[in-house]
Amino acid sequence: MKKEIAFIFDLDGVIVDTAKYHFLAWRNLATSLGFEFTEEHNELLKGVSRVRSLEILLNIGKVTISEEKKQELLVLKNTEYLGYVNKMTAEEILPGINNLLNNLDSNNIKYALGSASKNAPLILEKVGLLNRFAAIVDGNDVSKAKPDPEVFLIGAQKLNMKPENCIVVEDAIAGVEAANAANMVSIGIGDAQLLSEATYVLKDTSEFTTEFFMKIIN
Ligand code: B16
Ligand code: MG
Repeated sequence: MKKEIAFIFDLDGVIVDTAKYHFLAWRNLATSLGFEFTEEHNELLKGVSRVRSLEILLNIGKVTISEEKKQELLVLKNTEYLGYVNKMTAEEILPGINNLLNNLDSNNIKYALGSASKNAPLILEKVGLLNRFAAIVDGNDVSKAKPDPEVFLIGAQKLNMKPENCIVVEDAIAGVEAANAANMVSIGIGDAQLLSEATYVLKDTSEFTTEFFMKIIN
């Protein structure tokens, strides 16, 4: 009998590219604080929690503020970010993902979301994917950020699967590390050198062809 497997997907950088919206909102925040925030800086925030992202940003600008002000800025940034998210549609689903989800459905393979984003359910709803996932684990459910394996271990638990039978799709180094720490197979999306710890690496999601899918599941 074929081994039962499940998939766990990261959201930003795998299902949709919300990094560009995070960037716009963080950059405006930096501008209001009087320093420049570049796309290169934004790379440092991928897969990182909202609170940690603000700390990194303030560090870049060498700005020190009170705890109260930090909370205020987090709300401000998220409000602007949600303005972009609310305009998202199914057209923003990254190439290859619809095909992959269809392949999973037709092979009766369950899949969950494992994201650091507290906005994950809203984003999935906006792009019409919310009801496709058997389980959702997001930034509201975890106490330890990636590379801690918590988010994926909760995902496996919710799917009622053993970690070693789960395949994680991730674009961030910390996410690949989290998948490995959870004893899961990892598929990195992005630069092969950066994601060298992943079991497989694809340049982008369009390389997730039916042929590659069949290779992975067999
Ligand atoms: P939020 P992922 C992550 O999503 C993003 O990559 C990261 O840039 C963001 O700071 C984090 O979610 C928290 O997002 O502010 O919406 O809670 O890649 O883990 O799906
Ligand atoms: Mg990501």
